[in-house]
Amino acid sequence: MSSPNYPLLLSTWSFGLRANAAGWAVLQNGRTIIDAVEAACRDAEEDLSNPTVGVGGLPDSSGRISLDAAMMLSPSRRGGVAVLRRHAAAISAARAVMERTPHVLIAGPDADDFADSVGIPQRALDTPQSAAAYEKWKSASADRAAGDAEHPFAATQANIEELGYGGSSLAIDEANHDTIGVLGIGSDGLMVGGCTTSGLAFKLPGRVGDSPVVGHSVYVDPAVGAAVATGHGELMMSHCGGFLAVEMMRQGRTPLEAGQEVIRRIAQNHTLSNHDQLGVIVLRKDGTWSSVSLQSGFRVAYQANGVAELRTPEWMLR
Ligand code: SD4
Repeated sequence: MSSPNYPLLLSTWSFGLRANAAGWAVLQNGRTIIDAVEAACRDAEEDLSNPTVGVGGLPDSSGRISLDAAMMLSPSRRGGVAVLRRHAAAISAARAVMERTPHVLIAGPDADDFADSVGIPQRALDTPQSAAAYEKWKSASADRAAGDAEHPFAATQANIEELGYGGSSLAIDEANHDTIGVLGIGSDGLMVGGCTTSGLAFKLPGRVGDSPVVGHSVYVDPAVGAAVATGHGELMMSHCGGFLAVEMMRQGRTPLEAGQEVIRRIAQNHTLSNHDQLGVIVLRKDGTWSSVSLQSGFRVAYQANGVAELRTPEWMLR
């Protein structure tokens, strides 16, 4: 069965355009939408011009890069890995958790060991650029910590993405966010969500965000639809945002209304700074979709039926 609404690929940020193209090529080779979503995520993980996903991702506050990823087809078919440090193909490791284990999430050094066990090649994640960004952040954060003895972690917690880019004139766009989230529907209607990230730049070591934990960034229920998010993971996690978006659609809201509910609830329960950003893509199982964000700067890469383009969110909180 095919539908005018799919196959379809939707990815976060403008680097999603080339990721979608990689995924689309896989579909055209007759492979599945699962393979296509994995390929789109892999493209971002290997893209050295993208300093924010996979190889060359911005490090944590110890100077080491760690990767998180998840893939989901349904509540019973889902998997994730967190704090991967020796492999770039985080999305492939997440897929292997989904397909080859009874578990949902494997974290830390054991996630790397798991990746070894399923044959994913090891890869050095750091680049000269990521090392230079860390050195720059470290000198800025030392100044901040020296001025705040009561909150020794303040330097790693506040506006960490801003510090990574060393300026107060932060544009909240793809240059300082670091996650690709991909939603796809195959020509047979199979829906897949994937998400892969180096997480918030300069996070505390071991910190796990929304991306690898199903229900927080990515959630897929074949009876209803799917959602994926990018941005400040702690905000999404505080409301199980991906799950909430799908649940709203289950109750009859449109994809736009479902996304709005996620952003509004987060805004009601947090004091948001100008540097907070969230972008959420919400997809109904019939291929109807929308996207929302906290503020301007977010982009969705759309590919379907010979069209490949970047779209601005349908709605922003401010
Ligand atoms: C995280 N949500 O680790 C990710 C980061 C992100 O744009 O998406 N940044 O919190």
